Amino acid sequence: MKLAVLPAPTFDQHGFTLIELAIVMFIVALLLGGMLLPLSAQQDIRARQETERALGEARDALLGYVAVNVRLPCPDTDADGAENGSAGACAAQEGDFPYQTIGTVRSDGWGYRLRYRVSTTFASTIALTSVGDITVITRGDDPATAGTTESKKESNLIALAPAVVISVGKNGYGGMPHAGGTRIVNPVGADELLNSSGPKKVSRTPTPVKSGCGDDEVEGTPLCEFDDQLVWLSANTIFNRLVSSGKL
Ligand SMILES: [Ca+2]
Ligand SMILES: [Ca+2]
Ligand SMILES: [Ca+2]
Repeated sequence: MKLAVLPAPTFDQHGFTLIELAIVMFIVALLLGGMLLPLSAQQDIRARQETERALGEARDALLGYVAVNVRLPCPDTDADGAENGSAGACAAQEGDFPYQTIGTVRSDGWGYRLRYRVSTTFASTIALTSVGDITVITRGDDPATAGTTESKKESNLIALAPAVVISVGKNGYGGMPHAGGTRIVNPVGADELLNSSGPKKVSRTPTPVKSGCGDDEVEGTPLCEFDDQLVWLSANTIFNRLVSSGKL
């Protein structure tokens, strides 16, 4: 039996030159860079969507609570998830969302507990004459002045609202971490501070970190960093729920 003899390998095939290798590595680096950037952006989008879901769930749970108790719960002021106070006698109008009392979601998509403010009249037994005291504003161009570069004109999204639920957003300012512990301090913007306390709340397009940001209300300085997300209840939604459940 005769064995086939393979032709001897030739050596005129050469590998990559250094220049070719450099080009390939350059392209790979470009591709990786192009993939990694959207990845972190995708994570942010997912967290924002998760936050929207959490806020929607909190809003639905509040409406369910109202239908049973004919009042809204008090905020949680000691980070145990349970409301502090009782009907008509809340320890404070603003605090963390009382997720234990309501039996629902604790945190937003960024891992911070939801915040919550309630109007005193709606934390007492609700009547058709109950009026809330929370205003939610947004900011944008002032149509009365030339140009559209101004961004600080206030307009109301809702006034006299009974309650608002807030996610402190990615920066976490004013927020309590999911597991509890130390609240994150808010070092900058006026709008983020409004969302930490008081009856005036802000819901606007997120603004990235800006150097030289000043007051969010005065033209001439950039808007400060802002990434909060909000949902609110209107009195009519609550009245409708109470009337249809036969409680009003
Ligand atoms: Ca509590
Ligand atoms: Ca204008
Ligand atoms: Ca924030």
